[in-house]
Amino acid sequence: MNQNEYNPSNIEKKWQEYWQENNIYKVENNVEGKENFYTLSEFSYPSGNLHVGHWYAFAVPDIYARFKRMSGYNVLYPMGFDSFGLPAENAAIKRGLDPRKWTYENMDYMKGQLKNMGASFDWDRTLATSDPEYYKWTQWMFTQFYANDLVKRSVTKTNWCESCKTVLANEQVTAGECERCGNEVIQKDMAQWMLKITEFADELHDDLDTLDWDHSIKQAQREWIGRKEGSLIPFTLSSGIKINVFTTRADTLFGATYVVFAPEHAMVQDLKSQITNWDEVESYIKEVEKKSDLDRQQSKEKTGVQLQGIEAVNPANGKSVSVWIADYVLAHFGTGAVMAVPAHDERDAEFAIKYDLPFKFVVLPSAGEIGSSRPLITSGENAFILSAGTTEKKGSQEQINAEWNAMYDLLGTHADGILPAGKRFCCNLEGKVINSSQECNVKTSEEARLLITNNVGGEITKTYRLRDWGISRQRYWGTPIPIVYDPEGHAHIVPDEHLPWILPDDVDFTPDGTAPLARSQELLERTEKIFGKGWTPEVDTMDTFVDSSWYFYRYLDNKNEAEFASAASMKSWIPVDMYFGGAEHTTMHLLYSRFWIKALHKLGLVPHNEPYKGRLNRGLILGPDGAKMSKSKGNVIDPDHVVSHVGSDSVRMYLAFIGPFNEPGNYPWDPNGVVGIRRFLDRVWRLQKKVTTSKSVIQGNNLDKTIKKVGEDIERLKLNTAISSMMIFINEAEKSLSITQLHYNKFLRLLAPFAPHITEELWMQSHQTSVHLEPWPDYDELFITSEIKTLPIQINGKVRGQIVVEEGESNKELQVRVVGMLEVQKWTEGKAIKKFIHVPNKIINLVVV
Ligand code: ANZ
Repeated sequence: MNQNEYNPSNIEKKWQEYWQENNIYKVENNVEGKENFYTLSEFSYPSGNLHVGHWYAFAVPDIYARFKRMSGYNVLYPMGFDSFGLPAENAAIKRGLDPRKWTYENMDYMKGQLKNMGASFDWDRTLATSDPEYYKWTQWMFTQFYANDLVKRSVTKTNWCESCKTVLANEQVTAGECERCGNEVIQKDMAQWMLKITEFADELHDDLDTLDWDHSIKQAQREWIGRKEGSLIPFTLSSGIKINVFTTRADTLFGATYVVFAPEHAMVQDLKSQITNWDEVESYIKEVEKKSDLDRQQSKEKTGVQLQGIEAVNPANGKSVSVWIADYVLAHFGTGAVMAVPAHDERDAEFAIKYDLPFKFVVLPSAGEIGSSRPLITSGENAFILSAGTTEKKGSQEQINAEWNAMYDLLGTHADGILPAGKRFCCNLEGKVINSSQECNVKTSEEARLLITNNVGGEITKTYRLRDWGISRQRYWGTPIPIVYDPEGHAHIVPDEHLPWILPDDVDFTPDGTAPLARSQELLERTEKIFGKGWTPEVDTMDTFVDSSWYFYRYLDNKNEAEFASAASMKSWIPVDMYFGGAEHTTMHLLYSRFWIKALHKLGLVPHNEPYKGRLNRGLILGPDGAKMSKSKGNVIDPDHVVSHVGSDSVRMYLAFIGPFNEPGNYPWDPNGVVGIRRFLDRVWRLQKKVTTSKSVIQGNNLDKTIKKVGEDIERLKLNTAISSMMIFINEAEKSLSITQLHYNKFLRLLAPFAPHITEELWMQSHQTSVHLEPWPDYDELFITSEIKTLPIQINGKVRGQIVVEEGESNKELQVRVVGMLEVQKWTEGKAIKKFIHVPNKIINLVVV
C-alpha cells in the first residue's frame, strides 16, 4: 500500500512517460475480434498556449474514448494541428517572426501541454496541415476537383477585411464584422477560385436525415443551405423584355402591386437609356454597394428608388405596376427580382407603407369565405398587422383579432381587395385565394400556386441561400493553390509529379492587399523552369477550411506516401462514429467538410458520402465571473497553473463535472469546484487504507449499481451525473469498515477514464499491466434488480393485475401507466377514479365509482 498522501505531481509525469514508452495508446487499423470506433475532436490552431477551452474540447472526450476502449472497442482518438491560417500569421506578423518558425515552435510546446492532459492520443498518427506531406494531398484533391469540373474561377463581390487584408467567406463574417479581428467587412470585387458546393445543395440538405445528430445542428445547416421551393414568374417590362421573379407564394400573384430589382441586377444597367431619373438611381446603387447582404436583410428601414419611365406587366391580370430597386432585395437569391405583395409579405408591406404603394388582399387565411362565417386568425406569430399608415406591428392576439375583424368587414365592401390607405393589413398565412381569377378563387394556396404558375407560363423551381465556396486568400500562410497560368493567362493545373507545390520561403509576408506569394522570386523561377518562359504561378493560398475538410482521413494512414489514405484504412474507420466540436462550426467547417467528402465520393475516391455519423457540439467554459474568458477582463483560467496545484486528473474530472457535456450550455469555472474534485480524489486515495482481502462489509449491490449507472451515463455523455454516482459510492464505502481488494479494483477501473493517473498509480500497486488495458467492469444484474419491484394492483379491494415499478418513479407517472393498462381499463371503463393510492414496495390501490 502506498502510505503517502496523494500528490499528483509525484505520479502524473511518471505515468505519462510510462504510457508513451510502453505504447499503451497505440492503435492498429484492425484488431482481431474488435469493432472499430472512431472518436474525433476538432483539432486546434497552434496559435499559442492551451487554454481551458482546449482542455474541455480534448480531455473530456478522452473520457468517452477511454470508456469505449475499455468496453471492448478498438478506439481511435487522434490529435493534430490545423496549422495554416490567419491566427498564426497575424500573431507572427505582430511579433515580427516567421510564421513557419513561430507555428512549429508553438506546436512543439502545445504537444507537451497536451501530453500533460493525460489523454489517450496515439501520437504516432499526428499531423499538421502545414506539413508539405499533408498539403500535398489537399492540393491533389483540389486538382481532382478541378479536372472534374467542381472548381471555377469567377469575379464576385467578396467580403473584404481591410485589417487582415484578405477575403473572408460569408461564414467568417459575424454581424458585418471580421470573425478574426472584429474589423468592419466591406464588399470588394475579386477574381476567386470557387468550389461548386452548390451542386451538392440538395444532397447536403436531404442527407441530414440519415445522420444521428442533434436536431438543432441539422436545422442550422438546413437554414444555412436555405432551400426554398417556389416558382419563376415572368413579368414583361415596358421595354418588351421578360424578366423572371422568384416567389414561394405564386398564389398571391394577383396581389403583386409592384416589382423590385436588387440594385446590382444587370437589367438595371440595360434599362439605363429608358430610366428618366438615372442620376438618382445611379447614386442609390452606389450607396447600396457599400452594404453587406446581412446589413441589407437586417436594416430597420427599407430604402429604394423607383425606376421612372419603366413599368412591368403582371402576367396574371395584365395590369401595369411600378418598378423599383431596393436594398431589401438581394442580388444572389432567387433571380434578384421580386414581385411585391404588400398585403401578404411583411417586407413588402413595410416598403409599401413607406412609399405609399397599393395593398391588394388576395388570400383569406384559413378555409373561410367572404360572406360566410368569418375565419379566425389564430396564429399571432405568423399573422401580423400594420397600424394604419405606420409600420408598427401589433403582436397580441387580441389586437390582431380586433384589426382583423375590422379588415374583414372592409374586405366585404372592397370586392377587388384593394385596401384603402390607413386600413392596411398584412397577413402571411396561407388559406383560400380570393380577388383573383374565376378559376383561381376559392382554391387553396397550395393548389393555386401550381395553377397560377402554369397559367402564366412560369416554372416550379428551387432556390438556395448557399453560395459557391470562394477559397482564394491573399495571404502567405496557407496551402498554395496548385495552378499556373500560361503566357496567354489561361489557367492550368500543376501536374501530380510536382506536388506538393511548395510554399516558397523567400516572401515578404507583410500584408498590403496583394498576395505575398507574388513577391517570391523562387516561385516565379520554379514555374518558368517547369512550364516555360512567360508562365506565372497562382499567388493566392487556400482558405484554411479547405485544410480541415479532410484531415480526419489522414490520421488513418498518415505515413502513406502513395495515397492520402489507403482504401482499407478508410473502410476500417470511416464514417467517424462520434465527432466533438464547437457550435461555431455548425455551418462552416461541418458543412464544408460534408461537401468535400461528398465530392470525393462522387469521384470514387472515398467509400462513404457522409463523414460523421455522430456529432456533439460542446458548450462554453466561462470565467469565474460568468463572462466569456478574456485577457482584458482578467478572468482567464490558465490550465497549466491549475494543474500545478491540483493535478491533471482533477482538472479533467472537474470539466466533466461542470455541466452535462451532452447539453451545450455556458458553464462558469468555479475554483471551489476543482478543489472539490481534488478532495474526492484524495478520498479515493485514502480508501486504500480500508482495503482488505477478507470479506467486504460494504454492500456489493452499491458497486454494481454504480457501475451500471456510470456506464450508461458515459454512453449518453452525461459525465457529471456519472461522477456524482461515483461520489455516492465513495461516501458509502467510507462509512463501511472495509472494502475488498476486488471491489476497490473494480472501482478503480470505473474511475480510470476520468482520472487516468491516480487510478494507474493505485492499480499498479497490485498489478503488472496498466489499468487502461483492462476491460470495463461488469456488474451483477441480480443485485440491481432489487430496486425494481412488482406490485399488485387492487381495484375496489380486489387484485386485478400487477405492475413493475422502478424506484424513484413519480406517482404521477405511475398513475398514467396503471390507468393505461388493459387489465385495469376493463374495471375502470365508464367509471371515475376517485382515489389512487401507492404504498411503496407493497401495493397500488384504486377506488373507482
Ligand atoms: C412574393 C411573395 C408573396 C413572397 C408573399 C413571399 C410572401 P422567404 O419568404 O424568406 O421564404 N424574394 C425572392 N427573391 C428575393 C431576393 N433576391 N431578395 C429578397 N427577397 C427575395 O423567401 C422567399 C420570398 O423572398 C419570395 O417569395 C420573395 O417574396 C422574396 F405573400 O414573392 B415572395
